Amino acid sequence: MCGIVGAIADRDVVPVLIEGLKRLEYRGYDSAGIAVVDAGRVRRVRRTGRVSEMEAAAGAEGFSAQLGVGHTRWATHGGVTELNAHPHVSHGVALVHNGIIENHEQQRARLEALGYVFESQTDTEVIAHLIDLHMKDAGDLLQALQRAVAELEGAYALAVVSHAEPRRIVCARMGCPLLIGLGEGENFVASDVSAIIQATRRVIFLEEGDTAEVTRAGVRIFDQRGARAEREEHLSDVSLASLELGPYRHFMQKEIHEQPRAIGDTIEAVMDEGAFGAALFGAGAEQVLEEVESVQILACGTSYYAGSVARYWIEAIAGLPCSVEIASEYRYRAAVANPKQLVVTISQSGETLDTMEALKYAKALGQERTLSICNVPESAIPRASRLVYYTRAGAEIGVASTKAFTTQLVALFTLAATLAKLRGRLTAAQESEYLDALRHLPGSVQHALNLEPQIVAWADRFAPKHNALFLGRGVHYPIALEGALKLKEISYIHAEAYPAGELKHGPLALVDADMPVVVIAPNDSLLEKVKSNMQEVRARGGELFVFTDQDSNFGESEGVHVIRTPRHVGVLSPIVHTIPVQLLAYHTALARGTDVDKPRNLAKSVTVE
Ligand code: HGA
Repeated sequence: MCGIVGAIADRDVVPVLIEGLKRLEYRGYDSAGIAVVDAGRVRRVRRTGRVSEMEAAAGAEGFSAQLGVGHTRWATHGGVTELNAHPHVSHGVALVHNGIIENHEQQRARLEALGYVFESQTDTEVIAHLIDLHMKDAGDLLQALQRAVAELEGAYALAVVSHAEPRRIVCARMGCPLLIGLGEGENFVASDVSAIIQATRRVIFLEEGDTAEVTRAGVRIFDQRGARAEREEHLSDVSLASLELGPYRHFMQKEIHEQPRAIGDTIEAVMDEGAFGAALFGAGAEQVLEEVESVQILACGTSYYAGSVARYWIEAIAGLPCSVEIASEYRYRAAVANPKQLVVTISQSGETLDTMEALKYAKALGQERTLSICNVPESAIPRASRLVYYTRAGAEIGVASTKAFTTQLVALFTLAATLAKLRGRLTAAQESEYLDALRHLPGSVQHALNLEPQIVAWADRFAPKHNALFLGRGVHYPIALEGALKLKEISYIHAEAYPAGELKHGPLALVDADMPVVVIAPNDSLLEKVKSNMQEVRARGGELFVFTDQDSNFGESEGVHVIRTPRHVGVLSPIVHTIPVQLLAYHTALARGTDVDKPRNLAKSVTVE
């Protein structure tokens, strides 16, 4: 969260900063600001709200310069106000920050005692003053930054400019992502490559503890001990088109409709191989996977629900005990380690802080068998893992995850089948059945997408509601959880999900004519049980909205509305049943007029605690 961009060039960098911030807006959209060094002075413009508001103000004030930094904020410390917006400035030092400074209170007290006056409530402002303080003895911006970060506890990605040094940006990274973009006679820093892709594809990822100096001529990087460091250059394959909206109204809508393609790309390696196998998970995977005794999945939010589906698959198909835990909980409890346990982390961005910290904790407990399921190549979590399976969803910009979720499910299913095969539990007939199911999956997902007009009609009935209940059983229970999460995230309707069998143990008390009850009811072995649970709802006057398969044996009746997905697709059914709940959330949000791609209070990649 929070997006950082910086540029140094012999052209006006203000349009570069603004375009970069627009692309980073998914990381935070509470406020935006830029600071430029122009004719030996720092000029700054900040606005609460969207980048476009700040852009208008910068235009009106005639901002133009060859050096500057910019920021889009997701507030952690201090309200959403202009004074709390970044960049923060101290005596001509201007900086932007992503992260949280944990010892900011001690540093603030110390700096106030030295006469520094604070204008904001942020943790970030202490860094600006600390650098200014160290400028007095170091006399050099890079050294001042290095001394300042040595006194910080917490996480940061920082980009800093100073009126005293108009020919460089200095930056630092610890716990939050930061990369350097290499252009022709111009260079950049950014939280992610989308911010600078219009200028260059050549990037260097900074490592934990690195500091760097970026000038027009080049880059010098230093490791945590202050020694010169060489970091590999990469050529990004992010396409500009994947970052554009195209004919769609929202990125979420685009990303929902991209799922057949995203799933097809994600299974390509399996299809090319024509078999499940350890090699799909990277070099040395056989050794890591073959003696695995159990699986521990760690993730947050939607990724946690993907892990919850995988638990059913891994236990049923591979016969391995599997537990799934919210990363932010796991990292703070005394967990029992087992070196033969496979630790699977799931993160769309690969930079989710809680998931990263949970992974570090698992490793510190001696769990070296680690696998990351991730959508962003070269991001922090895959780099910290022994094995990786990259989902190939393409850039996901809508804050509410859609195609990342379904492609994570595909990757996790591939893992379950592979573990089964390595353990001698997958017959040749089953393997070809599963491969066939995967091959047909993009088509089944497309069929589910074709239900959109029917779902739009339901959404109009959901829009005036304040609450909704989602029910599912077995492997479809996590899909009910995901449906409820999508609805609350983007439409702000309070939604809860329950395993349908749990209804009578409490939540049935909530059911009345005003409470829509969404049921995921595929034509599987639990259908008859789910039908009984639906009767329990109807008997109390609840209105049911049921997603079932083409071939299931029940239909509409009074108070029971039914939409049929294609014929039951077997083991991959949770993936197909995800589509209608995504569409329901999207169209309900549209009907309520919320900001679908940027729901209030949220941001896309959660890089803070
Ligand atoms: N702590 C800083 C930066 C916030 C951030 O990185 N959010 O993801 C602030 O509150 O401004």
